[in-house]
Amino acid sequence: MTTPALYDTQNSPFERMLRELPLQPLSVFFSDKASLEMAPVQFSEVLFHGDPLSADIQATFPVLSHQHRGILGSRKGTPVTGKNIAVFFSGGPAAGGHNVIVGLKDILGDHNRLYGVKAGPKGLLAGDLFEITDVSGIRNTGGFDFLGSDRTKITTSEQFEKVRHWVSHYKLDGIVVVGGDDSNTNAAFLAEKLSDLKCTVVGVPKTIDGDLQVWPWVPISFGFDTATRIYAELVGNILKDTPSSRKYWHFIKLMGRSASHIALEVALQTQPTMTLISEEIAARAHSLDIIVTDMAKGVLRRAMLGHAYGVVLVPEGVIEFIPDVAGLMGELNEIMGDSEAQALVVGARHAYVVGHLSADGKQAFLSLPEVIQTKLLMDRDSHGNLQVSQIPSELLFVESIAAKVHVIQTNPRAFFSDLSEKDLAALAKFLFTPLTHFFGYEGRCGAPSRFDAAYTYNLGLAAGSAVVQGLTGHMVGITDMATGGRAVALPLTGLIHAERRHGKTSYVIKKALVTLDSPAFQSFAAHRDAWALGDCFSSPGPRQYTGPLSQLMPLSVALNQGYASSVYHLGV
Ligand code: FBP
Repeated sequence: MTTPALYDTQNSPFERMLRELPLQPLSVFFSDKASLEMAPVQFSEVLFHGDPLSADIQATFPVLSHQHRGILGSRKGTPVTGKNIAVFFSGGPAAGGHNVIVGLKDILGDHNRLYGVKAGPKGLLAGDLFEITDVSGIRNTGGFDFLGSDRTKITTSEQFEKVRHWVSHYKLDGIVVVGGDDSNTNAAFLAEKLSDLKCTVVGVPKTIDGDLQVWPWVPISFGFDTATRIYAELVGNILKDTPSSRKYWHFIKLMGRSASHIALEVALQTQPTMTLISEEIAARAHSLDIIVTDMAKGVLRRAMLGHAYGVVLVPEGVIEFIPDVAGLMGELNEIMGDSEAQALVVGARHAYVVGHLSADGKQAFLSLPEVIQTKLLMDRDSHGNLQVSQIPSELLFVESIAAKVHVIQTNPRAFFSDLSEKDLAALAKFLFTPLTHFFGYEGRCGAPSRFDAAYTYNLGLAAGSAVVQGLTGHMVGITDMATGGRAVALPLTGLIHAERRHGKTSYVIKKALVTLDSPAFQSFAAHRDAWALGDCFSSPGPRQYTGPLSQLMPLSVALNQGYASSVYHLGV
């Protein structure tokens, strides 16, 4: 490594060090290992035959629906020349996106043209493309700032016509879509609509939320590792502060729109006092009151032990999983989906919505804190998703727990048996002092961890190989992450199902939620009682770029994949 200059107007010493870190391709991408020459692999070895597609999916994707085989990239391909390939980012940023582009550029080489699409799908509709010639400046860097991103859903025939126009204009042979579940849904529709133009479309699994997984072929989406390491570092720091100052209960909302993978991973890494897992709340059908009573009792049990402090992790999307709120959300989505509601300014929606809710829905809505009511009336994104990052669900718990703590303190024997005089005295003098945090945006664009850097580079190599081979409507992945890695391609139609969005049925990729029988959840469930009472806090510290700790993958991935350790091994 070169010695860092004292000051550089462009880059920090850290960023310059990152660019020099090596990126290792899986061995299959070398056409000649001695000269380190690379060439696209051929996806030809059938891994599995997927289930037959339902009639409605077949009707939605008449061209793609014959594809139901997962394929392994195992055969060395021959170099390809003269292809024009475009790449765009879609949805929220995730660390490692730039390395996907580096991988694409490396595998396409100088004899093919790589175009970057500016500002995501919106840029594709506007034909805002430029040729990517030099990727040295973005190697191993975080963010999506090289191209930008957005969340436009490509769905109307006018939009498809625009894309077809630019495909012909730029003579595109292929498009690589780097995105999450909704963006890969876009990729499937694009693949279908561009098939007659012989323009292939390949997806790359991105999202910090970790909810784009296909076991065991796509163990995780990229960006999850970096984001959870950043959040775990921050949570770990708070877990050092709270037993030091001994007076605060920290409620930390962690990003992750629907699934609780992020909260689960951060809990496994840090061992906090309490962690809510949305999928468990939904499965146990616990009402908000039951959850809040349990949590308030947990707070007070610690008070009796002399611990007036603790840390609670709250998944961003929890509100949609609480059964009594979930019914309300369903009603709200239907009401907000109608054009009359959408035409109203946000301030006028409250009365309209209250007037259209059922009696139960109305009661549930009006019992929520006002700030949450207002946020529930915001526009959904173009994919019909509620923007849960804007909803302060941690406040819902803080307010409800504060009220419940008060109720229990006034009549403790109604909630606890066998209270001693000492316990009663501790309960009487306990003052619940909550603080709230939201760790979200600060985790999406950090420099990629070594794991994400290696993973995304190889995803780029795989996507470039698939797209020039002529595979279309597939998402690439890397499997066997502990033993060198293998590149796979999965048909997108096999991941799509029908779902109610924004008041209507949509065909979208099914989110991979936390499952309660998964080894990661089971491991959390086996330890959480001990974590609730004893201070078992663990502080993982900042992510590492050299040394043995730089070789770790997410714990939940290692557990769920059944790896013997959480050390990853990708590339040669
Ligand atoms: P993707 O699924 O597009 O990767 O986005 C995930 C996410 O980071 C969620 O965790 C969060 O709810 C959302 O994006 C926030 O979106 P926005 O950037 O539009 O505020």
